Amino acid sequence: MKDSINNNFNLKNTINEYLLEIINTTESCAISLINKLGNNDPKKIDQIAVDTIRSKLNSINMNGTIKIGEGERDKAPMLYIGEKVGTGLGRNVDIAIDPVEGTNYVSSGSYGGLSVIAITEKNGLFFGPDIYFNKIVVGSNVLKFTHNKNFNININNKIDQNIEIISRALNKNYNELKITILNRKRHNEIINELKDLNVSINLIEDGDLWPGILTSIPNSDVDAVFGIGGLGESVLTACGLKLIGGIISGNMILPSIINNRPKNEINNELENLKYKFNYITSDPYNLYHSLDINHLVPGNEILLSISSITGNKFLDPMSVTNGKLSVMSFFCLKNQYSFIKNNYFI
Ligand code: VTB
Repeated sequence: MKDSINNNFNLKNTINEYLLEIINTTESCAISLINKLGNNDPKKIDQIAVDTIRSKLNSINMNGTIKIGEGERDKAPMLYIGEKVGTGLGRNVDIAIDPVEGTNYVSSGSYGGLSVIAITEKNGLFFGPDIYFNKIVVGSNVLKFTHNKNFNININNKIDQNIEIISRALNKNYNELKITILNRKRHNEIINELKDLNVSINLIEDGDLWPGILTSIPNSDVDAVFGIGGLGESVLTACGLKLIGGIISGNMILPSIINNRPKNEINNELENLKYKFNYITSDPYNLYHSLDINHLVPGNEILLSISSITGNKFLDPMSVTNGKLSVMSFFCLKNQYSFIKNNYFI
């Protein structure tokens, strides 16, 4: 019986038919935090967000597997990598989530907090560990230029090579280029190199997922994103850019290396990962080959929803007027993106 129900759902649902449910899930997550903005309790915020997203996902007719989540099973009680979500009826789908991107922004009540989900067909997302990713991200105009001219944006290029390609592609001088990068000590060297090239640098405290998507949004003031952030955030950025055009190139890096841990800790971390992800090599400084957007998101059917919690330049923060709560979201389907604002009565 269950099989025939499953087959019916399989025939009915394309990934795009999940759009409203996915937007509703990120919006519900945002709404569940309305009384917690600025509460100075990031743990509580994450916990409420994870609870809300999980219960919403579990009400959707799908057979979902979390591919990018809150971490590996032994470290995350819920929404861990490999966790099954959905009613179990309907399509097999892969899911990437960042219930709250920019938890610190939400807990301090400042601009930048978002709730993010992408879904794809089964095996449409990279099965990767919860580690760092050193990347370069550029938008659709650079992609078009590199198609035509055979220039190759690549993390293994020298920085000035990548900057030269971006400058030609966008027809901008170096001093007109705007590069976003997380404000972290580990980026001192690359920030100095970028300064020497005279490009303009926008240092951000958290959340380099959204700026990655902005590389493909006109007048966003983000020409590229450089630097080391979470691999999961990059997979979510890649979902958006695979839909609307863009390039990501990057290498996975162990947290123990980023945190300057002793050799034995680095080796332990590597052994643990090799056991779970058999493609990882025995060289802690070269875990795998470089990954591009099609490695991060091999799927072709993709949906992405990003709902505003505390907002940003393009997304109004949640607001309450006369018992009506407004939430603004950004979503991407193949070749298009859009912004919407929904009202909820509370
Ligand atoms: C990035 C950023 C996230 O973590 O992934 C960053 O996009 C990387 O981790 O918003 P570190 O904070 O350890 O540098 C966040 O800032 C928070 O998840």
